[in-house]
Amino acid sequence: MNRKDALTEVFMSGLAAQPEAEPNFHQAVEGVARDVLTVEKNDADYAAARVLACLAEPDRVLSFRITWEDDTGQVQINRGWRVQTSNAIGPYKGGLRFHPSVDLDTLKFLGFEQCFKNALTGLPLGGAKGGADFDPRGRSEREIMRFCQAFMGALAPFVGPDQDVPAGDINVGAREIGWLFGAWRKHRQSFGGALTGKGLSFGGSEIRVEATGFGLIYFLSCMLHDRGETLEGKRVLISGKGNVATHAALKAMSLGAKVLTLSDTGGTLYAPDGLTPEAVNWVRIRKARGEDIAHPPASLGPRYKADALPWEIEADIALPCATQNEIGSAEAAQLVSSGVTIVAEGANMPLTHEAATTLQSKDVIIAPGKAANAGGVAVSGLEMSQNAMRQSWTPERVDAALRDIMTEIHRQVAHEGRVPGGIDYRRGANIAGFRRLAKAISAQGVV
Ligand code: NDP
Ligand code: 2IT
Repeated sequence: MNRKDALTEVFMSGLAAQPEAEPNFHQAVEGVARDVLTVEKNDADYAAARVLACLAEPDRVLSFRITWEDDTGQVQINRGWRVQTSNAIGPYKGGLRFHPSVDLDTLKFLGFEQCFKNALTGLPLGGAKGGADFDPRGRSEREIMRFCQAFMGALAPFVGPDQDVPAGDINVGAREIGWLFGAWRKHRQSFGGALTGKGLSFGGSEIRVEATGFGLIYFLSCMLHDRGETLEGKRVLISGKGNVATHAALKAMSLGAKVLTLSDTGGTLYAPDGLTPEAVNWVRIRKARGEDIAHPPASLGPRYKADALPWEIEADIALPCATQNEIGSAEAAQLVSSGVTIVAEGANMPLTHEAATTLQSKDVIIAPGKAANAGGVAVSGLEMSQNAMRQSWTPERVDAALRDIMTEIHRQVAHEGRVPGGIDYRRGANIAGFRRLAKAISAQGVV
């Protein structure tokens, strides 16, 4: 065992969380530990402050019951959480996810990753994540609104512009943020930037809806530029059909790429000659209405392959934009056979450790989510600035700022990740994010 692996093993065995109980959290921490423990050890201040151990034990975990009434008048009970991982470099910041799979393990991993992502943006944003095991599928609008109100009823005391600023994530979009904000305003008797992703008429930012998907493509364009290439004519596979997937698809198309797929839990929407913006907009409308995409109108072109994943189709680039661990060893092997040479993560931690190892052994370049999907939280940071200044910036100004932030993230990550023969973006992102956090944590004393 080399020194790096030995350090990682000792560190992981010291975590309070058990790997069987919190597998996603362990996976996320181990992925970072491998790259940053030697950096920590080589700096006396960072080592003394035990920076990574501090980040791997959240500042606070809020866990609460959410009680609400469904349309038949029955009481429904869910569990909600907010994991406030670290506010060392800014107020706690990160999304809310509503999905039956949500548990403490998932939110601890997402809060941990968020700290590094937010550090990479260069903005003053701490790390957090929250959500509930609530399944909005099949629920009416009024039910989802009541759920959002009950959720915020429990969380409002802990949320505020300088305290903790939630945003959206899976199944939490602009509509839900509106309801959550209304509830926060009422509970706190205050108006301020306590959530991001708000509507434009009450403090939201232009481009926030598009930001994660657009930012992903700006990051990808930097990667290609570094290799003397562009997106023009590239065949792109995208998983997911949500906010991140559809905006990445639209931006990639506008830059000349051929987007061959989108997908959901039921199957893959496939267009051999490339999806059109009309087809993507049809998907967005169906998703917003809670309807499936299994039967696209013939005039739009694509067909839906039930139970199929996008990864078996020949292509150049893959953008997993659905959820964590959606690509395991088998899917990674498919990607290699499909000829994919770049995987850029729109989702958070969409690759298992084994999948990443398989891809890297075949020289597939991986852009980790903490760098490649940071555009969403970056524009959230810009929304907070606009709120604090009581300003609204133009779409052009926000888009240009987003592009600059993604370019700067790429520069830092490529710099830290430079290895003989190329760039290890995963390592670069972990180290660049860690350095900023470590400087702040080690400068602030033992708190
Ligand atoms: P949406 O709710 O808009 O879309 C989620 C998509 O992922 C849907 O297509 C959904 O399929 C699919 N999906 C969700 N859970 C699963 C699952 N367990 N298995 C398979 N597919 C699943 O979410 P977003 O687009 O906002 O989020 C997608 C990913 O991007 C997540 O990993 C999120 O953390 C990450 N992300 C989001 C950001 C944002 O600003 N929104 C910022 C950075 C990262 P179906 O419709 O069938 O459920
Ligand atoms: O994973 C993420 O970065 C998000 N869901 C967005 C977080 C935010 O605060 O905008």
